[in-house]
Amino acid sequence: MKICPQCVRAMWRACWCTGEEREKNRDEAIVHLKFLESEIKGKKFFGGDTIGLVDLAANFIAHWFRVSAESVGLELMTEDKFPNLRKWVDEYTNSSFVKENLPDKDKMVALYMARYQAPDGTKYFPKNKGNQELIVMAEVKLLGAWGSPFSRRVEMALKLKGVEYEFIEEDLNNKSPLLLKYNPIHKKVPVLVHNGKPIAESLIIIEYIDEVWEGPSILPHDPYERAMARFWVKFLDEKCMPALWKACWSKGEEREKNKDEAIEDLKFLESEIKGKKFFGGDTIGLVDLAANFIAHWFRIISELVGLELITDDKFPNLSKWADEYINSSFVKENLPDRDKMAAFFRARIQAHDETKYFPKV
Ligand SMILES: N[C@@H](CCC(=O)N[C@@H](CS)C(=O)NCC(=O)O)C(=O)O
Repeated sequence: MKICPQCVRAMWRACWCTGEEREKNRDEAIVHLKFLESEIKGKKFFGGDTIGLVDLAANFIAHWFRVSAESVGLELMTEDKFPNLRKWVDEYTNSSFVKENLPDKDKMVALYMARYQAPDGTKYFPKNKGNQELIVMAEVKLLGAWGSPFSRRVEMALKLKGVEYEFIEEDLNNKSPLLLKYNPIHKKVPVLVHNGKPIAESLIIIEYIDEVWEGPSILPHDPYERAMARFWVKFLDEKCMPALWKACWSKGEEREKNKDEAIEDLKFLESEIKGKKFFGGDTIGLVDLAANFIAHWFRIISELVGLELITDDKFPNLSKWADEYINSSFVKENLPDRDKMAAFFRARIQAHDETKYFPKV
C-alpha cells in the first residue's frame, strides 16, 4: 500500500490554508484518509501486530500532521470520523520504539510557530497575513525582462514543470531595489525567488527548478548525458552566443572575422543536432532552452542587420531544429512576439544605442 503524495499534500495544505482553499484540501484529505481508516480497521498496526513499512511511511500522519494540525487549529482526523486511524496513531506514537525515534513534539510546535512568524514563509509553511490568516503555497517569483532570452529560458522551464509563479518585469535601465538586493553581484535578470530565497544565473536556476519540482525532466538522468548537456550550454553561453552577437553588430572586415568564428562554433552544433528532433532528444531539454537565442533572437537580429549565417544550405540540421523548435506550440506561446522584438532591435540600431546589454556596433 502506498501512502499517496496527494493525500499528504492535501493534509499539509489543509493545515496551512484558510477559507475555501482549506475546505477543498480538507475534503480531498478526507477521501484519502477514509481508505486508510478502512485499511487499519481491526489491526494494531498496518503491518499487523508489528510495525511495518506502511506504519513507517505513515509516520507523517501520526506525528507531523497531528502536531501541525493542532498548531493551526485544524480538526480533521477526529475520533468520531476516524476512530480506527486515531487508535492506530495513539498506539503507534506511544509504542516505546517509535516514541524514542520521533522528534520532540514541543520542538516541532516551536519550529512550526517560528516558520509561521517568519516574514518569508518556506514551502508549505504559513505566512503571516494580516488577520492571522495562513497561506500555503510555496512562493515563486521571477524577476525578468520580456525580451531577455535568459529570462525566457527560465519561464519555459517553470512552465514545463507546471510551476505557478509571479513574473516581475524589470526595467533594465532603471533597476529595481529588489533586483539589486537579490542579485547584487551581476545585477542582471533573471532571478528566481523561491520562498524568499534568491537564485541568479539562468542555467543554475533551471537546474534548481529541475531538482525541486516534479514533472518532465529538463536535464537527462544519465550522469554522462547530464554532463554533456552542461557542456553544451556552457559552450552556447560562453562561446557561441558571444560570437554570434559580435558577428551581428560588427561591420566590414571585423564582421567577416567574427562571422568565421561564429561559423566554426555553429558547425559543432550542426553536428550535435544531426538526426535528433531536439538537443534533448525527442523532447525539449536544457540545451534547447539555452539555445533559444539562436532559434529566435539571433534570427530576428541577423535579418535586421543583413547577416546571412544559419542558412538552410550551410546548416540544414540546425535550421530544421530552429524551425521545429519555434513552431512547437509550447515554445511558440512562450517566446516574445517577433514583431515586438524586431521593433525593439530596430530602434536600437537606429539610435546606435550601445547599452551595456547590447553589443557595440
Ligand atoms: N549569465 C546570465 C546572463 C543574464 C543577462 O545577461 N541578462 C541581461 C538581460 S538579457 C541583463 O539583465 N542585463 C542587465 C545589465 O547587463 O545591466 C544568465 O544566464 O542569467
